[in-house]
Amino acid sequence: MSNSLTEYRFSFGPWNIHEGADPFGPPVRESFSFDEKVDFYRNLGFVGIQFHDDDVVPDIDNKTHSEIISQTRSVKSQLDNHGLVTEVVAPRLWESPLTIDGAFTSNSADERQYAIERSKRCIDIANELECRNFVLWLAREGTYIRESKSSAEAVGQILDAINVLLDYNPEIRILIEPKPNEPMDIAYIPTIGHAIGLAYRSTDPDRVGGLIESAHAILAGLEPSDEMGYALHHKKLWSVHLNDQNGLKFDQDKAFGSANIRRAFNQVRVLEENGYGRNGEFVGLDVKVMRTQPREISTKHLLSSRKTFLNLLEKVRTLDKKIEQEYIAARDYEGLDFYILEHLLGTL
Ligand code: XUL
Ligand code: MN
Repeated sequence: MSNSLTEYRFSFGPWNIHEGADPFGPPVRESFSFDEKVDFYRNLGFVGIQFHDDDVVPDIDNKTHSEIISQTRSVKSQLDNHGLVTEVVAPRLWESPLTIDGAFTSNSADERQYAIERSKRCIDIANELECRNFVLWLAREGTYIRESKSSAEAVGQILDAINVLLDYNPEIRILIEPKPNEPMDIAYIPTIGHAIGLAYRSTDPDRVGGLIESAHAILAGLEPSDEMGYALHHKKLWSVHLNDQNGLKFDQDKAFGSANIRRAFNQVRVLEENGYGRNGEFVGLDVKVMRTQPREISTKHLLSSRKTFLNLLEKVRTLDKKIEQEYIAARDYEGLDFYILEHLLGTL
């Protein structure tokens, strides 16, 4: 690894600027159009855009292949004009009435086929956007009650789908984004360990890796920086969705570092110390602005999450390694603990 400092590039998805609806209440802010959202990126300090397939091609299920391609080309030239790069494209496999029982693991063969076809259309979109990263959040692959499916068979169905998609496009890389629950009671591929296990069983393990979202790891009761370390060891951390989460509840997608700044520090630390970003990986965010936020200032969570990453990066880079090593050598972890706190608080 060269000694030059990594220049991180940041991304977010258009759904991160939203109208404030939650499961208990309707939207509270007027939408911004797609064009308006695209205009925000550079001013907020972002060059990467994360997409769902239907962010690029609305109403995708009712479009022909040539309509999908021509709509994608027009979005591509819009992105080019703004100097934006597509980081990832993900098929939205959880909204259709055809995926209520799961996508690749539905108990209906026709519905499983729909999920494969929809994923292929998504790969076509990624291809047109010159993006190799196809993200799979396996949203509805799981159960509400254990007895409705066979978990062993479900793993095979997901693996078969991955292999079909690898075969469909020899350039595409599949990034599994694990999440342990929500919308399902319990999901089949709940952690990055499960995802990487599947990657090695696929027909092309070098093209299957992962995307770790902080909140998803926390919801699994795990430490996000260690989950990232696990994937980094396998050279399979190809994207992250940084955010925060206050305990085990619904997926909050809070601004990065806003619930636990030290946990955020350790995520930045593991990324920085293991060369994340040096092969073009983006620092992706997946953050929701509060329902209380006025529309005209409803992008502050993006600005603050990016700034918090950079502030913590400074803390990682200015941590005195010699002092750290002395505490470790003396096995004085109490001393190390307080040194980190004072460093973070700027009270040294
Ligand atoms: C859901 C989630 C998704 C994925 C992309 O919790 O994080 O938005 O990031 O499909
Ligand atoms: Mn996410």
